[in-house]
Amino acid sequence: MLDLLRILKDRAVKALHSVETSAELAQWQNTYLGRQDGELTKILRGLKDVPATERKTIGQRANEIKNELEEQAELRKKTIEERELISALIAERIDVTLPARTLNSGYMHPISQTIYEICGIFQKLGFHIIEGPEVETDYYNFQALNIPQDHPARDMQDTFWVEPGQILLRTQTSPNQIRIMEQTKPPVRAVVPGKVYRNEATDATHEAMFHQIEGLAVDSSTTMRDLRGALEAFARELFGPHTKTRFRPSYFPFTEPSAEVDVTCNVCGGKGCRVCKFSGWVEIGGSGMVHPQVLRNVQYDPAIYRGYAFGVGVERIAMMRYGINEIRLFSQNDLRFLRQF
Ligand code: 2NM
Repeated sequence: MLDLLRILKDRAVKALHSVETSAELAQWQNTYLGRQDGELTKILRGLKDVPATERKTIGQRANEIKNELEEQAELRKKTIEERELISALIAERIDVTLPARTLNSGYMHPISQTIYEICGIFQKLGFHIIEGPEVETDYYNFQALNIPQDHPARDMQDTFWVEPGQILLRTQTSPNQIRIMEQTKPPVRAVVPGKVYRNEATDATHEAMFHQIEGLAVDSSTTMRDLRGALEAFARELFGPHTKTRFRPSYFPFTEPSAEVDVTCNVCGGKGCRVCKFSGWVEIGGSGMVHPQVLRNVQYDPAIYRGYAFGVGVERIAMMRYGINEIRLFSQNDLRFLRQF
């Protein structure tokens, strides 16, 4: 029986050496030291058949072996746990020196950037910023602005009609200036940025949808000099202090007199280049003194009040500032283009 114990011990120790994981160790413990049918328990069951004189010695030896095996198992357990901890640490290792993942935060479209910048300048000049609907009535888009029934701008060519003759996509943002004047007494100073629509053929400098910022100032002593002063201040602020402004006589049904507004080309500094068609000047918009009929339409007395108004094209300004020669790039959503701004 002592031999059996010795053989068992040798087998158990040998087996323990090839135990590599916690699961295998539990299995080993079950096989050799398990209370129910562990190998040692099995041998000790035969103890009742052993003569009483030998029983004590064998019992002691069995206990010693049990303790030794348990001790060795404990050592093995420590080794395994250490190894398992290390491999877990390696597997879950985080390289804190790696550069952080880039955040894909959005940013403003170049047209929006330009609108914000232009509106910011007019805000500093004392203008309110207001917005309004893109779908308008014939009254606000045309009639109130003194655009008569037979004016060419009313031609189906130029206007996207929703309900022919009644509802349309606004061709300018001025309907909202009519609304402010209807709703408030002078002095009034406001700019209206937004999308406008023209039913026209598309090319490198024209699109059916584009952006405008229109401005309006009405007071009892507003003059055309105020208009020039405001637009010159605006142009210098936007394009730099050396920028010059030029007014050319023009015609709009809603202003009298009317003028086109040019600024010195800020691509070539006025020397002449492709952007300014070698003239040194770039047209940024139109302007004029609000027509007396428009004032009457909003119940302002033209004998007391006068006002100036202007409209600038946002795409045109953005194209000059960023050196872009194709207006359609703004609305094509090509990230290769947009990521440059
Ligand atoms: C322009 C050019 C000239 C304009 C006029 C008005 C209003 F409502 F006061 F009559 N708003 N905007 C105006 C004047 C717009 O855009 C090229």
